[in-house]
Amino acid sequence: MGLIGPEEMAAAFDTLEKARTVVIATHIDPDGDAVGSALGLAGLLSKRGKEVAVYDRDPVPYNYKFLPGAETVSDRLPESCDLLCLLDCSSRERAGEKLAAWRGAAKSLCIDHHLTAATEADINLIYPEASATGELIYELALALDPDFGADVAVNLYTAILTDTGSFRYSNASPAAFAAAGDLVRRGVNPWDVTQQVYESHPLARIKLLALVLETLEISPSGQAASVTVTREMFAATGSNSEFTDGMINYPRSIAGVEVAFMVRETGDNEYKISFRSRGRVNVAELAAEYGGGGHHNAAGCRMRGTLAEINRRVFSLIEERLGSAS
Ligand SMILES: [Mn+2]
Repeated sequence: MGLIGPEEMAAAFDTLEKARTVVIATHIDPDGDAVGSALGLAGLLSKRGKEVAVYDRDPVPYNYKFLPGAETVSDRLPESCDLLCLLDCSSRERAGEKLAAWRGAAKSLCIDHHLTAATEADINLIYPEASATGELIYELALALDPDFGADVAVNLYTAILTDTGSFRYSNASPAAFAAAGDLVRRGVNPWDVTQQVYESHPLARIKLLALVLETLEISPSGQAASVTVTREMFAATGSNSEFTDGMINYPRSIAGVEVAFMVRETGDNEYKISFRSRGRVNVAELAAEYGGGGHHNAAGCRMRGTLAEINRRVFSLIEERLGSAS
């Protein structure tokens, strides 16, 4: 009894069973759910004798390099394969231009839990109720190989752990806890995973955090707050965008703040905006207005303009939404 209905499960199972060569791809700037889901599925399929390649445009972030199979993730695509599995995103664009342009797969299967998901693939398993894509792969795992072991388990546990904010967010459902419990029973050591994911930061990250917190701005209402990351800060601390993971939680953690956002400089007058909501505002809708997407409480998009313009624009967007949401 899971989220994936019997017909969808049968279709996915059949498609996976028939494929001999599989490419598993996930979104750019991969997070714990992206990497954990991809490697979890890769582990299951390799054991069933498939030839599997895991594709990501970007390298595995330092705190997920401990995951079994992480060294196999690459930005190379084979000429062709029987099946492309797109995980934790639903459009090939989210996986980067190279994958979007690639026509090597005979068939495609998408597994995702984003609210704003598209249905571009031949088979789409899209369940926004799922805490993480990892929870959906867990359901598949029970069907594909009920005795799957600790290597797959640690990947799926990390996927669910990170997407639920360590089981603190509203998506920490009974199913997420149940899956995690079963994964621990299969050999996952929660403290080991915690240390790898949350307590193995390079010193540069903490130096960057100090600079980022200096940029904290809060709206007159006290309900919106922002932090900014510039390329200059990366250069000054010897860090890069993967070091910013989780920093947006600081402005949201302020009492009274409903929506927080982080503006990260990606190029000349080019910025990536990440949003976090406490729940009153659906930030996936907000991000979608600018061509982005995500979940009710966590979303992102890209914008062009000067930093000051973007800050003003986003603050007023949020204040507007807060006005209509209250
Ligand atoms: Mn996810």
